[in-house]
Amino acid sequence: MFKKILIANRGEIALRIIRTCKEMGIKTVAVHSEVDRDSLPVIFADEAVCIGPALSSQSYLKIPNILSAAAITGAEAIHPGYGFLAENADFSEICAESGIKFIGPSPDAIRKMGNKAFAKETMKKVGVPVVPGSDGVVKDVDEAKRIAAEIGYPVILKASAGGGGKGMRIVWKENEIEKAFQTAGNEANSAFSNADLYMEKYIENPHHIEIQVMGDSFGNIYHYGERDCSIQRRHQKLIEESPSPFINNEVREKMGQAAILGAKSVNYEGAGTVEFLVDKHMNFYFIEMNTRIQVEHPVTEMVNNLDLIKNQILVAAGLEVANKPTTPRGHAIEFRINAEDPDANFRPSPGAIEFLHFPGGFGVRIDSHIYNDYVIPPNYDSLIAKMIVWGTDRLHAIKRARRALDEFKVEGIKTTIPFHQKVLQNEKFLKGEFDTSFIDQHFKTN
Ligand code: MV4
Repeated sequence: MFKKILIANRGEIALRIIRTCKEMGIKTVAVHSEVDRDSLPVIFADEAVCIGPALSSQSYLKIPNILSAAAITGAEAIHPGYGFLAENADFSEICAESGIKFIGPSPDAIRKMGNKAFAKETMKKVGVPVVPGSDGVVKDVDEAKRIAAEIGYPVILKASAGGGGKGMRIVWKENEIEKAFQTAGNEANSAFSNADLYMEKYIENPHHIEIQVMGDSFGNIYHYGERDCSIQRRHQKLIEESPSPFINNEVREKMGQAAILGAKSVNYEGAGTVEFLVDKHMNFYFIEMNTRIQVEHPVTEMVNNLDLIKNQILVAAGLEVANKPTTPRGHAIEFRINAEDPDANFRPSPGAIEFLHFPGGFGVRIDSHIYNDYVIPPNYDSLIAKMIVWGTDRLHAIKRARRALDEFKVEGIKTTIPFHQKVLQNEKFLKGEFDTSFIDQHFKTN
């Protein structure tokens, strides 16, 4: 087993990884920017190395600085968390070349899944259902028109190097397609230095449901059920839960088997998430695979009673997946507490925490790096805490969430807590009747 792991991240996920390392008897190295000097990961890690100024491109994304920090501290492995370098195939390759174990899948698997058009083709070949659309990249406007006429409008153009909703255009009729093709291509080019687009039939108001998978170097791949992530605003998830209140056991098992099939096609190692869109008839379609641990992984941990970060570390060290799937128990819901003002279009609200009280009690888990007098810097994403509740069933989890949110006090900044309290009174949410249009339909956020 590794003796020392460097965590190439910040905030709650850095702390989350440090906690598991401590429980495994592994020493930790925190790397941090200048503004993160007084952060909890820096305080709780065994060692800390400053890797640059606040700007991510000069610190958390700066590969030479991170590798230097690993070299001087003698770290044998790097956990990238989510975001930053987590899905950077070049970084995982450079780690390997430097004799440092990247805790994640191979550069080849990251590359294959990072190219979304290619990933879709790979999945289709092995029999995973995909949304009808182009075979790979669409070359030009004429081809776009031909394919759209074939599959029927509306269609959606997506950036092949994108993912998570960036650089997408919905096209409702043929006279809009030329402009959409150009603007989407330009957007993709400036965001990802790659103008490649692919096309899909546009599925109206889909459910966003993803499967957690875990693979090891012996070729074992397991799935741990789904997370329903349909409660999102502008591609930012706000609430995730497991099991999904929408699908039934038959569809659940089919999606799980499809996810395993897809992961096997790229010899997947480590934790991964296979994302599906599910239409109103419960037809499911692969859209993309995320080759990292995700923000919402605790939802899966709570219903499966396992530590996904621990399993990531074990398989990276060449051991088998420790926790084979068992029947999930109860219901878990995660609420993302962001430093944002839900009454002002979710505008970021950084600054000093003047008073803080976390909820507690049975079935309440808080993953957070904030503390009294902590100053939230404006430079990074606005996630300040995740509250995960567990209940014997969905209604029990909802009642517990209401109770816990009432105990949750954050003063000095605006947070998404009042938004979550409103969702927990919404009749449709309570019935589990929601899809990705839920927030637009029920909350005036503009
Ligand atoms: C789609 C879709 C409908 N049809 N793909 C992909 C990434 C995820 N964050 C949103 N994605 C979608 N992909 C097909 N074929 C609908 C969404 C989608 C969405 C799209 C545009 C604007 C807002 C959206 C909200 C949720 C889901």
